[in-house]
Amino acid sequence: MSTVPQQRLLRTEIPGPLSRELHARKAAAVSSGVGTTLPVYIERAGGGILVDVDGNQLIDFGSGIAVTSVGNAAPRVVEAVRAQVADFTHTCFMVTPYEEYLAVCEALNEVTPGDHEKRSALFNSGAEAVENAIKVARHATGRSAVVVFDHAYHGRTNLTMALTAKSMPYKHGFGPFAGDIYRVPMAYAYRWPTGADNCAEEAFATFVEQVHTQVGESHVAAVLVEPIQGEGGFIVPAPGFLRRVADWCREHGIVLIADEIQSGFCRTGDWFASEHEGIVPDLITTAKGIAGGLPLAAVTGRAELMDAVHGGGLGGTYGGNPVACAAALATIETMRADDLAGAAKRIESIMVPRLRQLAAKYDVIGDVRGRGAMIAVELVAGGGLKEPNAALAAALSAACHQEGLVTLTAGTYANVLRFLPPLVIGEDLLNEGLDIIEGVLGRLA
Ligand code: PLZ
Repeated sequence: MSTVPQQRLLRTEIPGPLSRELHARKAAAVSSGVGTTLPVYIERAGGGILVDVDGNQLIDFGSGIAVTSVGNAAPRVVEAVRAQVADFTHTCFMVTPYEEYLAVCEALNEVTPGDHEKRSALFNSGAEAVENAIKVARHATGRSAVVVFDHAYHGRTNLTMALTAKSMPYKHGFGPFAGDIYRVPMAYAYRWPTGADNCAEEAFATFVEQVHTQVGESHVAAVLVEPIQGEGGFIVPAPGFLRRVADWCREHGIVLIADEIQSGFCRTGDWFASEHEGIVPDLITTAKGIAGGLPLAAVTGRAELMDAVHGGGLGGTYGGNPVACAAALATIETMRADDLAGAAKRIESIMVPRLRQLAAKYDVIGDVRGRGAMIAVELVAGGGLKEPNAALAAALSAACHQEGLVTLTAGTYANVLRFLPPLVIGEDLLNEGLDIIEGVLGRLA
């Protein structure tokens, strides 16, 4: 267990004086292009609590954007990192390799969906993993087109900006973007024009037609999809949609890439969100929850695809850094030993009924959705109108922050309040966080 007291405690206003001082230094030293959701400066964290420099203890419903699923400074991760950092910190796997990298790849090949022969490669960030998955798919198929979805988020590098849907803030003014990328509608049940019941079938028909007429199946290297869309607003594709897309990809020799960077590693109650839909992607990208907070990312997939690339075609100086690998091995061990997939399911079973009760009471909650510990509410104008209510999402999130609950927003229309607690959060803190949400809704809705 974490040594950080598992209690919310407000000693000052939020942010407090010491945080405000640091934030003034930020303005003078850090590019203003790098934003901050909540400018409390953190000193210590563990379990479900973040401790700031003013001594405030905040409940964490963000996990650093779905990263510290095993908890911050998780005991096994700390031990493993300490031991590794004392042994050696870097050699570059491409120069003189080490066993930790192999062990992470073996673990990834084991825990990802499908029992086919797999290979993995390690990188530093989610965006880099996505870029490499596209490289592999293009190289292996000899094709170049990539199909992506509305509301998709895949990163901030040049190729991944092109793959990402939303302009502001991710793409605005940063073009020109990489080419041969085609966007199709997502099966977004809540906003499907003819209703949720028709969504999977109609979205799939539109997908098939648009790819056929606008791209041509034989040009498509890959279809890239988040099994639950993250930054786009925790959009769960209508049941059956992903299955149809997966079957269609197989029929046309197209590589299906599941971007599980946010949804993976027990977050949704399974090792990977793909499993819930019964799909076996050809390639999977992972990052975030993989290493308990250390920077690590991976591409895992069919051996014949991953091995199609010429020797030396994939890599990078730091990819699979030994300290990050040690953290990943300890993270995976923790997820297994402590059944964190089960913990995610328990979090869902507490959060969703309470949020549905609130939705029944306040018509500004248009939708409650997500899976496991990846749960969100979509805020709308109310009175039966689905008009996105970004102002309310921002106000609710800010009010939660004032009360010592770290929440995040999301969504193409910025009207989604999302919850990503560490999977190790205690039930008391989880319920206290929900009490805060209930309270601020009562005041602001
Ligand atoms: N794919 C599905 O969620 C990262 C982005 C935060 P990196 N999401 C958080 C921000 O505003 O930059 C993400 C993701 C999915 C890819 C990525 C990119 O991962 O590690 O941030 O590069």
